[in-house]
Amino acid sequence: MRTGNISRKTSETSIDVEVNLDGSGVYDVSTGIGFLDHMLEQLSRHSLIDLKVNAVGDLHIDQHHTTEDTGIAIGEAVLQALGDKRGITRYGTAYAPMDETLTRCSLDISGRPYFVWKVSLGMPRLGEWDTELIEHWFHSFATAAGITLHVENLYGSNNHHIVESCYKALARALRQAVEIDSRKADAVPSTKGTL
Ligand SMILES: [Mn+2]
Repeated sequence: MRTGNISRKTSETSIDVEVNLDGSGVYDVSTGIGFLDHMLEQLSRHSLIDLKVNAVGDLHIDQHHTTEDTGIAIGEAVLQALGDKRGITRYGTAYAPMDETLTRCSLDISGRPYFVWKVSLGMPRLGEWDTELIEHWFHSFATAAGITLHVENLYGSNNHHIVESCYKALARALRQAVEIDSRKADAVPSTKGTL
């Protein structure tokens, strides 16, 4: 089992994360931000990565630190679980439709963090969550996990659908990319020999 376990404590947040890349999509998520919990549950369920998140942050200020640090801690846990990345498929691309909405996520577990976000949201809030923080969550996750991550919403109008399709597309792309490639399970998937 490829597992990662991160405890991240600062003056702003206290976060414990456990992941199992070889799981079955079992989750136990609590961040204090309802919509973020809903999204992280989707991430687990559709990536089949088991995910435990317990985040206690300074929500009396705003949701910025809790959102950002949750992305960082999950990214760090995934990176830890990947180990030397031996045998992984490395690339993943997925489209996630949700009613009128379609989003594509394409990623490379490259060790070179890069982030492209082509998603427009028209509402300032989803539930209590400030929508400007959603891009920040994805950026924080990609940077901490060392992933080249491209997310593009191709079309859609309902903000809940757009955001949920971003997380579901990420989940399905991650599921592909972390999967052990049975044709080359003994090697790191790079001509450089390292990722
Ligand atoms: Mn939903």
